[in-house]
Amino acid sequence: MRGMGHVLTEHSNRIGTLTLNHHERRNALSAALVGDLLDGLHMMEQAKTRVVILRAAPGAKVWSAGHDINELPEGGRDPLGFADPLRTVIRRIEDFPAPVIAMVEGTVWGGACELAMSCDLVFTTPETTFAITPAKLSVPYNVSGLLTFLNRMPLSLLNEMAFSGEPIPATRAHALGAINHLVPAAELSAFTMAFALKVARNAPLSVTAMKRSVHILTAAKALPPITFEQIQGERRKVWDSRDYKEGIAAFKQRREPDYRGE
Ligand code: LCV
Repeated sequence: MRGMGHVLTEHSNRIGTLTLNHHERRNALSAALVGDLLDGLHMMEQAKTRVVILRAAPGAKVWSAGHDINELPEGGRDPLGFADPLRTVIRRIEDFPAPVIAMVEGTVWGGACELAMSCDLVFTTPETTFAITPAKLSVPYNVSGLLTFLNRMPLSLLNEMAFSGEPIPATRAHALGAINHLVPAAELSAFTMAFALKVARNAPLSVTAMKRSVHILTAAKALPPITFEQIQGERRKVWDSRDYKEGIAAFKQRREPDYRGE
């Protein structure tokens, strides 16, 4: 087990494990934690890892609190731009040559929901909850992020989660096909490792080719430039708004936000 600041890495039997390990900030996806994740993934690609398991420390109540709100821009620019740490690590997981399994326990918030659902497989416990939170913070989620969710769950569930911002139980996400397996907490780690061993015994070139082909096919949504600009225009109205600044201020001041639609 190696410590990389906020992420622990382990590697055996061609299986790599990345453990989110920044409890004080509830594994918020800060630039520092994401940097450690990227370092771990780089090391695993060098080691020709055949499966990666992404998890939090055993017994963690919060798998990840999502984007580090303190690192969101104060306003006037895209809070989830291409170079944003969250966007960077999601692309890296999608591009990683081997399958990445999200082993999820506890509560999952905002961008961390996307991080989990950008993984190739999601194994959770029945008690796990997921909350898609942009509406709570007056953040305009970005196009590729919404596509990650749409590739994982039906529109009905995405609308319910995105508009309410409220946590939903993993049992509902599983019933609608967004989760691969619900496993009792005491068995989740062994179940995940047993599955990973099955994959690690298979032909890696075939697995990589299928992962990459499926990702290209699911990402292939023809978006004429004018359509993309139209969406960006809708998003710019949000990140330029008074409400956007209010959302971040309310979080920092630990109070309920007062949104006015302006
Ligand atoms: C920075 C944090 C965070 C945090 N950032 O512990 O998807 S989008 O568009 O919304 C995107 C922009 C996104 O992902 O936004 C983030 C969405 N996440 C959330 O809304 C969750 C915010 N966090 C919470 O609701 C609570 O922290 C939970 C329920 C996760 C855990 O509650 P708990 O009582 O166990 P604290 O709230 O006391 O948090 C411990 C420390 O971590 C900081 C938090 O400010 C606190 O710092 P201090 O000890 O300095 O007060 N923290 C938690 N989440 N996302 N910092």
